[in-house]
Amino acid sequence: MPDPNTITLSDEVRAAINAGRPVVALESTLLAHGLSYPANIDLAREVDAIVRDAGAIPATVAVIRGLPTIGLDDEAMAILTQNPGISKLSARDLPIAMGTGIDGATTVASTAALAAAVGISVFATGGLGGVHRDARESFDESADLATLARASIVVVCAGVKSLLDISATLERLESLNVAVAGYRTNRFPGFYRRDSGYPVDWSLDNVTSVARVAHARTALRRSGVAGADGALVLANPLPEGSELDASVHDEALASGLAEAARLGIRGKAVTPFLLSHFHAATGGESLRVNLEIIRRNARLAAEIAVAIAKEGR
Ligand code: PSU
Ligand code: MN
Repeated sequence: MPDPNTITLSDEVRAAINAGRPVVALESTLLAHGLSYPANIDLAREVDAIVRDAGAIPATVAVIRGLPTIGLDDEAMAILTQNPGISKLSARDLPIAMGTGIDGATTVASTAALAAAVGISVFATGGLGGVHRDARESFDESADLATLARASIVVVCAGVKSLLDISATLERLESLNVAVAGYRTNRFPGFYRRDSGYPVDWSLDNVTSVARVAHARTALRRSGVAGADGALVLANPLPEGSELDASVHDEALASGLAEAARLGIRGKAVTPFLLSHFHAATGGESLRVNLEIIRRNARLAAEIAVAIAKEGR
C-alpha cells in the first residue's frame, strides 16, 4: 500500500482493501465533464447503490484540495458535481494538482493509475479515450491508452465512442499490450451502438472467467513477465433495444465533428465538447443511453470484483 500521505483512502475503502473484500473504482470525469448537475449527482448515488447491492464497495476517485482521494464523502461529491469549471486531470496532471492544492476530476488514465496503485482490481467507466479521427495531423491520442498499458486493473467499459478512430484505437491497444475482450460478444462495442464495426479476438461469457483471467494476468505480472503489467479492457455492449438510433447517431456525429473543427477545439477540451454536442444534438437520447451504460458497467464491475475476491481465496 502506498504512503497514506500520497493517496487518501476513505475508511470504508481502506478496510475493504485490507480485508480483500470486493471494491470497484469509479471515474469522476464522466460525472464532472460528461454530465451536468443534477443528472451527475443522481447517477453517482444510483451507481453507489448498484455496486453495494451487488456486494462490492464503491470507490469514486478524484483530487480534493490537492489530495488524490479514493472513496468520496458527500462534500467531495458536491465539489465534483456542482462545479463545471473543475479541472480535468489525466495522469500527468496529478502532481500539478497536488502541488497547487486544487480540486479535479480524474479521467480513465488517472483513475486507473491511482486505483491500481492501492490494489483495487476492477474499475467501471463509460467509454475509454482513444485515437482521434484527425490524429494523423493532430497527434491527438488519449493518454488513457498508454496509461492502461501500465495499470494492472480490469476496466469495464462500453468500448469507445464513434467520434474516435476505433480501428486505430484497437491497433494502439494491441501495440501497447492492453488485453481486450468482449463480454459475451466478439464485436467491439461503439458505446452508443452495440457493434462499432470491428471485432474483438476474445469473448468472456461469465464473471468467473473474467476473474480467472484477471488472476492469471496478476500471476504473470508478479512473475516478472513482460507485457503482463497492463489492464484488461472488458467491453460490455448495450442490450438490444437500448442503442441510440443509427441515423440520429450518425447525424450527431457528423455535426459534432464539423463544429469542433470549425471552432478549432483542441487538447483536453475535445472530448467534453463532442460529448455535450451529442447530448444537445440528440435531444437527450444520448444522455439516456449514457446513463444506462454507466449503470450496467457498474453492476458488471461489482459482480467481477466479487468473483475476483472469491477466486482469490
Ligand atoms: N469518453 C467517453 N466519455 C467520457 C470520456 C471519454 O465516452 O466521459 C472522458 C473519460 O474521463 C476519458 C477522458 O478518460 O474523457 C478522455 O479524455 P481525452 O480524450 O482528453 O484523453
Ligand atoms: Mn486528447
